[in-house]
Order: sequence, then C-alpha cells, then structure tokens
Amino acid sequence: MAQIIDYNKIKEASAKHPKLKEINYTYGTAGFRMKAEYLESVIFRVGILAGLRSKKLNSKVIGIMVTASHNPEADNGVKLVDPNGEMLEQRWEGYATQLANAQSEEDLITVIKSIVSQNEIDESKNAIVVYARDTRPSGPKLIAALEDGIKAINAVGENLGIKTTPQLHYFTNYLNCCEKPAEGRYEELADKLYYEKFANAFYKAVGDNQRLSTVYIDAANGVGAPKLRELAEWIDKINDNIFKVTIINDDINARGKLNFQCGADYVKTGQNPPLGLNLTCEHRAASLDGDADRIVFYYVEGDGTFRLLDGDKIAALSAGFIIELVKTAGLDINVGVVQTAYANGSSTAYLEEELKVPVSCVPTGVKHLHHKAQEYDVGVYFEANGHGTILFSSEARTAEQETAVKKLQALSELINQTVGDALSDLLFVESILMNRQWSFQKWNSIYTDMPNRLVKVVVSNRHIFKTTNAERTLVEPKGLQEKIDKLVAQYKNGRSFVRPSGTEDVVRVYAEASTREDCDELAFKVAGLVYDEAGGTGGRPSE
Ligand code: G16
Repeated sequence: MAQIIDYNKIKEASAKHPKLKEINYTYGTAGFRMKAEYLESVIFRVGILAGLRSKKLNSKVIGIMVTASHNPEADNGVKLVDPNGEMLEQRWEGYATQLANAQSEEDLITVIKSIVSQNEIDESKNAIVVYARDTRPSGPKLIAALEDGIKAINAVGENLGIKTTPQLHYFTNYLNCCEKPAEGRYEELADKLYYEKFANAFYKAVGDNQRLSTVYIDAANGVGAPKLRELAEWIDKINDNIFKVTIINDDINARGKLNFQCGADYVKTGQNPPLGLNLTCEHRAASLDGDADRIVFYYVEGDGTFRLLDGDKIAALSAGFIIELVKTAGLDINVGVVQTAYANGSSTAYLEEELKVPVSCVPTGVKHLHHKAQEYDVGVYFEANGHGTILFSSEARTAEQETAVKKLQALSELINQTVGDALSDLLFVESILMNRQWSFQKWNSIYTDMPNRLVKVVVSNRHIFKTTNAERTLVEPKGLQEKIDKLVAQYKNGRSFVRPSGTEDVVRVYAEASTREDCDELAFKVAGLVYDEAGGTGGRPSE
C-alpha cells in the first residue's frame, strides 16, 4: 500500500508535540543535543525528516539514534544516519533545522512541502526507518515522540531498543546493502549480526599471537557495558583465550551515574582515571563514552604518572601497522590520516616525519573527518577524544596474496567502517598490540605528547564565536584572535585555539606548550580572554 503523505494527519500529530516558543534549535556537531525536556517536538520532527529522506532515496532505510553520547544524563539528543551507515548528508542538516524551528503546525507543513518540492520527492514512495536509544531515563518518552513522527509521515518504523550508536550505524548499512533478514525481530538481529561479525573478525585478525593481559573497561555506566559483555561472550565462544576484559562502571540502572566522573570524555579532558577504577601499574585500561562511539586507553607508570593513549595515539598505532603491512605486501595504495585542531602537535609530527604519511586537518565532528578520509585508499581518522575509525577502499579490500594482505583484509573486517565505534576500535587496537606483542608502555613510547589542556568556558551566547582554518582561527569576535596570538607567542611551542562546542553550551579552549606549567598558564589565560570578551556566566575559569 502506498504510504502517501497525509498533511492533516501530520498537523494533528504535531499538535501533541508543540514547539517550545523560546527555543531556537541548531543542528550541531552530531545532531540536536540539549536538555531532554526541550527535545520532544524536535524528535517528533526528526521522525518526519527521516521518512522524507527514505522516500527521496527510493525507500532506503534511514537510521535514527536517540542519544546525547558524552553529555550529562539530563541531556539527550538525536543523530540521523544515512543508508550507507554514515552521518546524514550535510545539506539535509539544514532541513532538519528548518523543521525543528517551524513555530506553528502550518509552518511545519510549509517546510515539509518545500522539502518535498525542492527534492522532487515522490510522496507515494514507501519509507522505512530504524531507530534505537541509549540508556538515558528520558529515552522512552522521546522514542514515543519519534514514533508519532514516523507514523505521521506514514513510514514503517523498526524499534531496535537499546543499542550503541555504532550498532545503529552498522545495522542501518546492513539493511541497505545486504540481504534483508528473513526472520527474527530486528532488535535481536541487530545485536547478533554485530557480535558475530566483529567476534569473527577479531579471531581472524589476532591469528596465533599470544593474548595480552586483561583490559579494564570503564563503560561510563552506559550502553557499552552490556553490549561489550555480550560481545566478549561471543569472542569466548570462538576461542576463550584471546580476549580478557573486566568491565567497571557498568551500572546502567542507577540514576545520575551515566558519564558522571567517568567515561572517555571525563578521562580525556581531566587526564585522570575515572571514578571506580583503582589503577595500578599492572593494569591496562580504557574508557568508553555514553553511547560507546569513543574510546581512550590509559595506564599509570610505577611512580603513579597517568599516561593517556588517546585518539591521536590510536591513529598513530593504526597507521604505523597498516603502512608496514602495505609495504610488506608491496601494495600500491595510499594511506592518509585525518585529524582536527585538537590533535597533539607531537602526533602530527610523528605521522608526517616518522611515518611519512599525509595528514590533513578538518573541523571537529566525525562527519568532516569521514569525508576527508574517503579520499585515501586507506583513510585513518581519529579525533583526539577517541572518536574515529579507518576506511578501506574496495581496492585495498580485494587485493589478494601473502600474509600481509590477509592481515590487512582481516583488519578491514574488524573495524566498523560506518562510524567511530568504541567496541570495534577496542578489538582493533588489541589485535594490533597482539600482533606486535606491545605493552601500553611500548605503544606510548612511539612519541611523547606535548603537554595539553582543554578548558570549557560558560558564556551567555556561544554562537558569537565563528572560526575558520579548520577551526584554528577565530574570525569573530573581532580582535580576539590577535590577542590570543600575542599570548601564544610568549610560550615555547605554544598553540591555542578557541571554538564553540556543537554538543554542549560552552566554548572550548585548547592549549599546548613545551611544559605542563606553560600549557596550563596559556590555557587559562586564553580562557580568561574568552570569558571577558563574551560575558562569561559561570565562574571565571581557573585551575
Ligand atoms: C560528538 C561528535 C564528535 C565531536 C564531539 C565533541 O561526539 O560526534 O565528532 O568531537 O561531539 O564536539 P563539540 O566539541 O562540538 O562539542 P559524541 O561522542 O558526543 O557524539
């Protein structure tokens, strides 16, 4: 039966999820994200948008993830996923914003009609949407609003229940490129197919190499905890002596614990271990974020010094291993790395000077890194915060002969190529370390991080900050960049930049310099400039 658009039905359904007058919604770094109580109308409308996109793309399946990832538990958000498992095409982000900000029901219909006509959408095409959520308490209510939106546009919706963001990306792509599952509920199938694929790929990638010690995983009290536990059980079923994991911060039911003093963002920003982990120098540990798309690794030295193995170190480890395999196999394929302004200066120098690999810098947000990485046969991309993956072009995937090529193929199967995925990244890193028989200490020694610091500044309006040059230069407020430059010039190897967050209501300040003292001083001086310039509303940033 044709799923023709019924505009009256949309109007009626929308009246149950009215837009809050005072809010102007913006599609940020990874979709809409804010306090959960402001999101009902937005999520209803995202259901409509996904239906339109599916119709536009000839009934391909569109994915929707309700999550606020690393943000506090009270926030929520929504990410849209295109049929190939990648983030929503950027042109459509504009439509998402228009829909979210349409004030009345009439305005909403006008926007929908204009999207239909601008894109020559055949209204009679079927539409199908799969959706999932993380463990946030606000999730069920927002999913109900989403379902109303999906029904209002007469699309078919498949609820996948609680999933990690990368599982949703993976399954969306799977449904569009592989044979549709003949039977079984999508909710269970999405888990099974994911575990089966990555467990088997891990087994293949580690070969006969001796397994390493247990890795302790801080799951941020989020969805990564149950999913990693199940994935580890699948690996055990294949071979119970290749992967040992102990999961901590796995309480997904208690209120207030999600991302609280734990998780990848907390560890990366504070450069400290999470709550609940008694880290000694024997431990290898890692932290996921709230929707398990980021991972950072770490350990402590004998003298208690904390050592972070962040996204930059993951990129360096991966690129180094891949380049070696490519050389051994005598393959003529180009490997490149994509970073953002947050990449540690030492990591860029290591990649360019030691590994001799081309490095590009793009704005924050995996959507930007992903597109750039597609320009290489093998494109390695990781944000310093631990969000990233590796893209293998089909040329690299089908090359045959020799162990190195087989290993490359195994690696290409082990990484979730739709999006950064903490669980697949964990197995990927572990397999390289096993192949190399490297400790975390050895991995860390490939280069020494420049002391660096991230500071969040709360201001009354972060949108006055505009950047250029892959976010490394401020264009507005006028004159502020010159003041920052003057400060930076006073520090050896000083570097600092300022940008508005696209996921939190803050301005982010990054600084690095030759010494810890210089770096901290620079970071807080720049943060002070931002605070003064933009009428800071929180406390003045200080150590
Ligand atoms: C999201 C994006 C990342 C980005 C991060 C922080 O991560 O997917 O690419 O680095 O937000 O962005 P911003 O600095 O603009 O707040 P996640 O894990 O929160 O979805």
